Amino acid sequence: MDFRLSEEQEMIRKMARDFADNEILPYCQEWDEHHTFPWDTVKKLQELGLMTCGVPAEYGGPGIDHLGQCIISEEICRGDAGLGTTLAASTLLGPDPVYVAASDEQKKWFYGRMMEGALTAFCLTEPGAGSDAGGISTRCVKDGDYYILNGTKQFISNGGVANLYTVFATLDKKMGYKGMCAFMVDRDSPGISTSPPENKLGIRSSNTTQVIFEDVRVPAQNLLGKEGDGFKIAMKTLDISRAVVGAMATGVAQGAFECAVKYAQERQQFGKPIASFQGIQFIIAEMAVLCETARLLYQKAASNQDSGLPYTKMASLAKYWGGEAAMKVSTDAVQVYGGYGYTKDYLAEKYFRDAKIFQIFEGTAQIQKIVIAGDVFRN
Ligand code: COS
Repeated sequence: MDFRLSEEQEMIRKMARDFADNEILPYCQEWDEHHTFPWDTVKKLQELGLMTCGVPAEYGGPGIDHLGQCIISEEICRGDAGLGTTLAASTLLGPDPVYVAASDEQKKWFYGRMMEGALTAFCLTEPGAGSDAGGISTRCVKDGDYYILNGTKQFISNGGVANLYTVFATLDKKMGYKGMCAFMVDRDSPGISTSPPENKLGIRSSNTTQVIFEDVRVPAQNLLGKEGDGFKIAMKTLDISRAVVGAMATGVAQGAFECAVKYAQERQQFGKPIASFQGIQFIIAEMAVLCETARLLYQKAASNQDSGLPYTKMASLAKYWGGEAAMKVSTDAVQVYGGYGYTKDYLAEKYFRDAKIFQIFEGTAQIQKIVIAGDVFRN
């Protein structure tokens, strides 16, 4: 077993890390404060090819493997988890149903649009269906060569900025998960609208809206897989993307850790740097353990994906532990900063607010435990 990254993966990490240091960290507090979606920085990510890092090489993308995609997500979230959410939602989560279930023709269309600069969003959650993903109410009704979509999607990352959506709808709610279908939908289709962005606790530079479908006509050729495949496509998508979310959470933990280490070396109390006190050293050591274990878990989950090994449980382990690590490390980072950590003068409080979402989105911590326990008892 060799835990070293390949030369290419190290190169990708360095590129994303330098980008975070130079283009994100100097500006992210301002984006957070003013709830700004940083279009210029998103464009720079597009120019670097990072906004299409999930597009396979045969469809014109950079063909970066799952582990490489996770590394990019970690490094961008070390800078700003809001921007990291925009990136992951657009290049990974939004197109993952296409990756999982689309025909060659469909992939050409969707990935082709992404390579031309389209942003994407994954539309599963609804006001009445969060953890119970099989309980969605958005309807799809076949009408000749079209399906007509009606319903409202909730908490959609990139909802208001995406050009393309992957959308889940049901033929008949009474059919339960067996009635679910997945579609590729063009944002310019008549009948689509979005709400104003949510005013969130954290990841405030990301755009989170409702997406509302009113008699939206979607060509039948945009159905992914067959009628009724939607739930399994959603689950397979989440299996892939949860490793990425584990990586994103690791980035938040790592960013908070680095801030705390630096501050502990600078801050003097009792005539010496607080880093010389064992009370602080123990906190820092625990943070190091959490960052490293969160990283190992997402790397194993992604490496299983790249090697064709089973990864559902590993992805949930990575997502669960990443969220726990991000929350604990960022809480302790505020503690190391003391009173200053409680102010907006330092990044610690932003990491702390950003961390919380990782215990919630793409399946709460409790949903991950259901998936993990399900796997434990099945095998
Ligand atoms: N891959 C492929 N198939 C899967 C699967 C997976 N990871 N998980 C479940 N399935 C299949 C099951 O095998 C079952 O198929 P069969 O009836 O043919 O055997 C079917 O899907 C239904 O599975 P299950 O009964 O386990 O579904 P539940 O409704 O109980 O849901 C949970 C399971 C709770 C795990 C699921 O709904 C979930 O992940 N919810 C969270 C959703 C979420 O993450 N939301 C965030 C939105 S995205 S930001």
